[in-house]
Formats: sequence, structure tokens, C-alpha cells
Amino acid sequence: MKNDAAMIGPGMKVAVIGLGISGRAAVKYARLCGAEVLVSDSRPEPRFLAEERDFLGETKVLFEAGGHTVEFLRQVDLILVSPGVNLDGPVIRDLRALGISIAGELAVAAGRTLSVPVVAVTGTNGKTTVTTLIGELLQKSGKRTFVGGNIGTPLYEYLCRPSDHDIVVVEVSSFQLESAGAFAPNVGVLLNITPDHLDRHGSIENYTEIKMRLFMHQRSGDCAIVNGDDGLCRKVPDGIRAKVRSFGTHEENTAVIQGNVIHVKIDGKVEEYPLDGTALDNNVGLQNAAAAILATRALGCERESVLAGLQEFRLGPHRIEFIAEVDGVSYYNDSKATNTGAVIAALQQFSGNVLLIAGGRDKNDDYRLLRESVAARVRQLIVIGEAADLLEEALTDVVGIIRAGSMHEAVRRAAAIARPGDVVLLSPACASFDMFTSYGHRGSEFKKEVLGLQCLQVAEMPGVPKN
Ligand code: UMA
Repeated sequence: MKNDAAMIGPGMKVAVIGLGISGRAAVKYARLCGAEVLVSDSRPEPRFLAEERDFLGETKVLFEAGGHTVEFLRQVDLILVSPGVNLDGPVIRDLRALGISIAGELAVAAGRTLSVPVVAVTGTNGKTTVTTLIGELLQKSGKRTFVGGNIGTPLYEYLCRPSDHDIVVVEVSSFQLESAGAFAPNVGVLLNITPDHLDRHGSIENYTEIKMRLFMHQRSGDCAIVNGDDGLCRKVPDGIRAKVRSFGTHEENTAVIQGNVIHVKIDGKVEEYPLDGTALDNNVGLQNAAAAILATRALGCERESVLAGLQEFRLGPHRIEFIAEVDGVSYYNDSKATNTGAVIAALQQFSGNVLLIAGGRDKNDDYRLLRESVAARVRQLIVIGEAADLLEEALTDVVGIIRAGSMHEAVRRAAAIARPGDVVLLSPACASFDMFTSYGHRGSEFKKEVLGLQCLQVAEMPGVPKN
């Protein structure tokens, strides 16, 4: 394979496709390695952000904007692709046919001899939480930990300054695994597989095969951690060399979840991790905790510090985040739920009184997968965004559905219908880019609208002057 391990050295000519977060870090790293760098971005120049313009001004790299051309890109030895670049596009295909290597940041990491252990976390849902959790547990064990990848800080940033850290924890997306070459983490974690990004990967079979690439180049002595309760995760390909460890509710797993205690089999003994009353004390949280325990114990962290870290852990924003109670109705922001699997996991945490706000940009998901959970737990569905028709089509006979044209309208309509004791949950099952700049932006708008309801409530209190 041409992109197994991408080496960058002095005198090389390297092109970077995409001028986003990953692309800018790629430029920085390639230049640090002594390469001459070109940039190609699909957006026309007037649509570049201020920071991108500044970057081009400072680095003075040669660039093309408004599309990628074979003519511009064929002059290089290596092309570094941003995760958002679809590798099946015609230009990439033509460049490959010309013998030019195509690599992502994981393949670049594979081309370096890293002197520290690398933990890589993938899965459809929970990657960011588990990456953060493992990072915090390692820090608590006294290790200087780099946490990056799909979570936000590109791995290139670590490669630019490797001596600052004792260990690397990297969140890995299916997009990044497509261009990962011979990337081989010492510990690989696969949390779950449900349909996501099928607009790019085509089928769940292909998506699963891409996720399994996390383990393909691991060596004996490495560790592959999988969700034993997930039928797709359990099908680890034959021939992988790492030792496989699993977590789940069944006795045969290495980490067994029973109630809110995790029992971990290590060196012929069983360790207990009681998590009652912690932020991880729910179905999904316990799975995430079990994966993190297996990863950190495999890296030599002590049980006591791991347990203390689990007990202190707090979830980040936009993940089933409690926002406020208004008129006896609880509002939760789960904007990070951009696929049906994440919505099903979120709904598991509530009983049958949810008003669900869902919709956005479709990623070729199958919304019929929501039918059972929605029928069991959702009292009213409020659909927004481009996928409103698809959601309505898939769920019309299992739940009452209304449409809203904005987040403001969605929250106001939910508030008008909700009764004390109900839950209003934003858990969209879709990407955000039709109406917002990111899932974070979408979640923040939801929060703003809920806090707006709180202000209305105060204004309606007796004795509060109305203006
Ligand atoms: N672009 C092209 N040609 C293309 C596609 C994109 O030139 O064919 C350009 C765009 O015009 C833009 C840039 O590439 O200038 C954007 O690149 P990108 O989409 O790869 O995004 P980055 O800003 O580099 O951010 C990426 C990840 N984005 C994606 O995978 C889509 C970020 O994950 C990641 O945090 C960041 O690198 C740092 O590693 C985001 C994400 O949505 C959070 N990930 C998906 C997910 O979690 O489900 C996979």
C-alpha cells in the first residue's frame, strides 16, 4: 500500500489538502520536517476564514483555492489529506494512479518511531468522552499526556513537540482511519459500531471494515479492547496480533459490568470498580468506564488512581448535558448525538416522557432504527432541518410529530406542550451544518433558548415588573 507509513523529510515536496484545523497543523509539521509545502482547498478564496488568510500570509505557502487540480498537485511527492477529504474523489484517484502517496496524520505518525505509548480510541459514539477520560486517568497517574486527534488538537501538534509528553491518547474517526496506513497504537479501543457517515462510507459493512483498521497493524504485546456486547465490534478480524480484551455485561468479558460495579479480571485476580453516584453511573457511562479501565490498566496505571479518576470525572458539554428545569420540565442538550445510535443511547437514560428535538443534515442514516426507542420513550417529536421529511417518514406511525423552522421555534413549541416531570431532549441524529456551524453551535443555541424560557418564567412571577 502506497500510504502505509508516510515519511516527510528535507527536500521533499508535500501538498496538504484542506486548510482547516488538521490541514494547518499538517503544513506546520511538514515545514518543520524541512519539506516544501503547497496547499489546495475546495473553497474559493473569498470564503476563507480570517485565521486561514492570516495563516497563508504568515507561511507564504503556494496554494490553489476553489477546487483541487491534478495539474497543481502532481508536482509533489506526498499528499497529506485532511479527514474531511473523500478519498474516492476523481482527483485523488488520478493522483494515486500517478504513483503519488496519499496519507493522513495517522499514517504520518506511523512513519515516525514514536518513543511513547499511543492509545487510540474509535467507535461511533463515546469516542470523545473515553479519550478525555483515559487522558484524565493517565494524568492522574502522573503521566504527561497528549490528548488529541478527532477530539480537536491534531496529532501533528504532538509530532511537532514530542518531548513534552510521556504518552499519547488520540481520538480516531472513521475518516482518519481511511488514510491511516500502518498506524499501530499500543492500545486500541473500539467502543461500538452503529450506522454513521454512510454518506461517505457507503454501507455499514464498509464502515465496520474501516473501524477494524485500528487493530490491523498492531503487534503482539499490543492490546485491542472491544465492546463485547456489540455484535459488530466482537467480529475482530482473524489474524490480528494484539491480545484482545473485551468489556460488557456478560461473564466471559475481561471487564464485566454488573449493576453499577465493574469487575475486571487481571492477572488471575478480579478487581472491583464501584461507580454508584458518579457521572458514569448509567448504561453508556459504565461501558465507557470499563473501556477506560482496561486501557489504563494495560498501560500500568494503579487501580486506586484509576478508581479515583473515574469518581471525579465530569462529562463535557453537549453530551446529555442538563441545562435547566423550567416549570417542572427538565431540558437536556445532547447536540453531540449526530447519528441514530447516539440518540438510542441517550433515550435509554430517560423513561417514557421525552419531547425529542431531532433533525439537521442527513448523513444517509436509517431513521427507522429509532422506531423502537422513540415508541417506548418519546411522547412528542419536534423535527428541524433538512432531514425533517426523512424523520417524519420513518417515525410517523410511532409518535406525534411537529415541525419547527428554527431552534427558537423548536424549544418554544416543546415548552408549550411539555408537562411538569417531562424531559425536553435535543438529540438530533444528524449533522448540524444545515442550520449551524457545528454541533457545539447547535447545542449553545438550544441552551440560549432554554435559558430564555427561564427568563420568561421569572418575568411572569408575581411582583416582577414587565417591561
Ligand atoms: N476541504 C477540501 N477538500 C475536501 C474536503 C474539505 O479542501 O474534499 C477543506 C474545506 O474547505 C476546509 C477543510 O478542508 O477548508 C476542512 O477540513 P476537515 O473537514 O478535515 O476539517 P478540519 O477543520 O481539518 O477538522 C478535522 C476534523 N473534521 C472532520 O473530520 C470533518 C475534526 O473532527 C477534527 O477535530 C480536526 O480535524 C482535528 O483533528 C470534527 C468532526 O466532525 C470534530 N469529525 C467527525 C466526527 O466526529 O464524526 C469525523
